[in-house]
Amino acid sequence: MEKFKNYINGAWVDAVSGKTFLNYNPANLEDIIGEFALSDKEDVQNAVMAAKEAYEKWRLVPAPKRGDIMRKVGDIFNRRKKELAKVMTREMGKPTFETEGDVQEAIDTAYYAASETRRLFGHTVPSEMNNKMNLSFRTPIGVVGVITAWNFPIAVPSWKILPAIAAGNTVIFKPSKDAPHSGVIFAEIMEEAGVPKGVFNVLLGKGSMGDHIVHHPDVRVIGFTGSTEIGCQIAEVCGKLNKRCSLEMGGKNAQIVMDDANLELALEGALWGAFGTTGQRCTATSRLIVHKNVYDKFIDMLKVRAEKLKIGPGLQAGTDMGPVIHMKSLENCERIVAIAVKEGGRLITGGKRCTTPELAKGCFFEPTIIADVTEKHTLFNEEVFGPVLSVSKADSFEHAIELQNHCEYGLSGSIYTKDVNKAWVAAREIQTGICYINAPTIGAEAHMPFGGVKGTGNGHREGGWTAFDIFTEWKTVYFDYSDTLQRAQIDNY
Ligand code: UN1
Repeated sequence: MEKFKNYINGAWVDAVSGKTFLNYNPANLEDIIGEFALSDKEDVQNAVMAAKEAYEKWRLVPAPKRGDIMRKVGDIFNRRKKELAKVMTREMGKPTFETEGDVQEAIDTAYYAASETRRLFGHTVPSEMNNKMNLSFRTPIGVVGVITAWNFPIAVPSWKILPAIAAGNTVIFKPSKDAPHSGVIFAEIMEEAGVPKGVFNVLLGKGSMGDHIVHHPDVRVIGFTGSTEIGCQIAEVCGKLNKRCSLEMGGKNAQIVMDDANLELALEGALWGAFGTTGQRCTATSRLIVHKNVYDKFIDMLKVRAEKLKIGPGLQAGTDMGPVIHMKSLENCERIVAIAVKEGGRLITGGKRCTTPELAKGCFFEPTIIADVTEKHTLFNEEVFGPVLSVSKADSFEHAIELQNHCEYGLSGSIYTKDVNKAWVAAREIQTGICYINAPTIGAEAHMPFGGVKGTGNGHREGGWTAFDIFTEWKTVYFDYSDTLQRAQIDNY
């Protein structure tokens, strides 16, 4: 069996304890992907020491030089795109056309980070005193801990790692225990691109090891993507230790379909939003809110198309939808469907695990649609992270917006309408960090701010220029060339 090691200080090393864990292909649980280092506190300590030492040199490398390396990172991701996509599909399940898109998002992020290193603009501002100049510029912070989920095993880590390193920080990356092989390849690519030793480190392992990263006093920033439960625990620790954390957590995203919408287009959007990545995106469409005038018709349209989706291993050509990540997740889909039906939801299609001999080897769940769900139902409120879509009826535009906002989370929202006035009102009123007009709730682009409000986030935005706000501090410099003591707020007034 193939063995995979940690990447610390430019070297591939076993966990100090020598312990390992196994990871399985969710499309076929008989397929063991490999044996991975099971890191613990000592490994975290070693990685943090390396990153801390490397920081002292890396922060002084001119930003455009750091950008040159980021450009190489993009080039190598590009070269390895197809091969890497297969590795990702094998370990987390989504079809290869999706994992190729996942890698593309990292390529875009690398090139964006590279160009941003030539325009990390600061401000130059007049002083209130003579012969004095005020300026402000960004500085790196230090060692950054990156903890991510498995559903976008390359793109989401890249959103944090690449801007953090481009800005002059050093990084300890803990990939998800369900996508460690992708984390290993991330390190291979950084190594080949010439990222100096210690600047980027990968620790494989489980949640308890992530906890050591969060608690380590020399890790100054945490970038986290995962559940709201864990995110809030991280925030608590970071609050006590006075470190910065950027959290990207749960979602329960809704697509509104108005009666004047292009229904065919809304249908394509709903299918892609709900069943793309097997519903396992933070941005996935898990609630549909349909205007009463087109409600029955739209449900009929959905049923026909959902039943045509080809479910299978993501490595098999022609597959539309792969497995869920593991058996626990599959059981959770079964649980939520049972609750939804008991509470009065009407099962339109799906609702069961797949039992054909080929699919029974993996964690396959049917694309599931449950109608007549109201805001009082569990399914309307609980994030599933699987292919289970609820449909609710709206009496009016205002009611649709009310239902859209009846949600503890606020990542992504969408509306399909041809009424331009309603579209603008929706863009203003939908309480999410990301809002789509006539497009599904998934599909964020790497150069735009990404993040959510309410239970989804804590005020930070990854992606685009805003990612640099997470990974830099502002330094203000007062440059006095008057040769006299000038007392602010006193001498000039
Ligand atoms: C996620 O699910 O964590 O907008 C990220 C999208 C993708 C990123 C999803 N570009 O759906």
